[in-house]
Amino acid sequence: MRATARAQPNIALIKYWGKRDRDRNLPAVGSISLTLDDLYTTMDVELDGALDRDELRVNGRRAESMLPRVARCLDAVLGADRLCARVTSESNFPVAAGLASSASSFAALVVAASAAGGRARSVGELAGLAGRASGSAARSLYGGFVELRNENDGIAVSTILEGDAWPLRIVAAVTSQAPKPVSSGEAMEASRRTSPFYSRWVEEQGMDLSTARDAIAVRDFGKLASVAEHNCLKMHSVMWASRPPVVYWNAATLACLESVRALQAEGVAAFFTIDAGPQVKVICPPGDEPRVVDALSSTDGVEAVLASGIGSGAALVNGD
Ligand code: 2P0
Repeated sequence: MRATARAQPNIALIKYWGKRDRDRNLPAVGSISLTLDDLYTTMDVELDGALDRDELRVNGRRAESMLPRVARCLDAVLGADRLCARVTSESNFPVAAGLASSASSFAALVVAASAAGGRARSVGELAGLAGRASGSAARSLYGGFVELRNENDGIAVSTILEGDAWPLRIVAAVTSQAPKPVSSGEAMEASRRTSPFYSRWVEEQGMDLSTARDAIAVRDFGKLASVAEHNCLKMHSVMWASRPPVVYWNAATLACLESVRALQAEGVAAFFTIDAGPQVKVICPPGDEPRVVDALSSTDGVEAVLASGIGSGAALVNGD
């Protein structure tokens, strides 16, 4: 009745932005991501007949505001007639800092909850359940380079290249640890309803996915860099043109972009991507990592720099 699972966040190279079904939280577009390895969330779920309500602790503190979303996910995994649960989550990186903590949290939660409830489920089924809680979480069930496709009435997620086949590094520059002003779910909805660029974003996604898939298959760094930066800036352009506008960047975000451009001009292999927050993630081969870390660390406004390799999908740590 108790199990612990661990999952890593993932960083999208071709982004998920927009939903085709809000009730079932199905994405409007496919996406491609890298699962990280050095950052992770450990989730412990204990089903206990003595409890009369669910309990959630995140990094040692009660987290009432996140409880309804966690409870809905537990209902989806175990059925609404389940026992109440004591859920404990620990992340070794700042949560709510734009480092995809909801992806690692819900990926670990579905794995731990299924095991605690004695349910045997395929990784595909677990990805579907994680995706209902948080679209990007479906990708953290898989390791390496991961593609999420829209398929029929749901999603299909798979590893398209193992991480050790192309061991790139991910360097994240944290520019603010303040909670985001608008949740990504709300911002996606504002984009869908009001951005003049939204329909074009959805239309072009297949082309970007195909370019990225081809680049990954032959490990063409320049081609992947070009399409990933384009896809990221296009997603932010959709948000900037929404009414009211959604701008997650700060001055340091833009300063990091300039640092990456300066590195590229010096011949360093590196490209940036930015999610629903002000942090900048830079992807590079291992040999270029020291230059990237130095450049980001000395960029004005950068509070911390975290580096990670590519890791594996969510897994059970133990269970009974
Ligand atoms: C991504 N993001 O592909 C994109 C890029 C943010 C920008 O997936 O509403 O927290 O829970 O399904 O998964 C963040 O969105 O959204 C996200 P919900 P989620 O990584």
